[in-house]
Amino acid sequence: MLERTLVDLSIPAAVIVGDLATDNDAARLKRVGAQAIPIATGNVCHLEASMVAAALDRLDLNTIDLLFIENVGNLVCPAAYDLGEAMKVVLFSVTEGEDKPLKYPTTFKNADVVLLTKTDIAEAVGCDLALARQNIHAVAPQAELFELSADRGRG
Ligand SMILES: Nc1nc2c(ncn2[C@@H]2O[C@H](COP(=O)(O)OP(=O)(O)OP(=O)(O)O)[C@@H](O)[C@H]2O)c(=O)[nH]1
Ligand SMILES: [Mg+2]
Repeated sequence: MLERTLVDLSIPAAVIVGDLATDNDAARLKRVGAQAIPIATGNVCHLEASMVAAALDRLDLNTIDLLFIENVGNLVCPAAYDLGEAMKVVLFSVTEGEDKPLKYPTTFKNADVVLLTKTDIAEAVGCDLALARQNIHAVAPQAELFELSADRGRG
């Protein structure tokens, strides 16, 4: 989704990418022209503000208009940490099961935007999109919801 967004937006942007290990996602985003700084957290399942601060030192902020922070990919740990971001965007893919907003409400309650992603394969994985929408709205009525497919460029 980030890769597609960077290509379609076509404005100077940078991404700080947190994963337990590898710089795979950062390398993927660099290939489409973004500045990308990987943070390998080791055994830690979330990013903390101090890690973001250290990564900021390695970015040329004067040349960008937008900064993304991709937190470690789970719906639990990242919810408890304030990274100083202006907006929280939660990606909820059709492969995860419609009930995830109910099981992991904190992440969704803190979201400004929820992206229901990979909708191109919703039918193949038996995702009930209406139920997914209903569960998102029940837990996160404040969040703006977009349904999209990065693969097809839909939404
Ligand atoms: N069918 C389909 N596949 C997608 C889409 N977006 C991403 N994928 C694929 O899904 C797989 C996992 O990608 P993501 O879920 O985006 O990975 P991620 O969110 O960076 O996951 P982390 O490893 O937790 O950082 C990759 O093979 C992607 O190419 C989409 O819109 N449709
Ligand atoms: Mg990733």
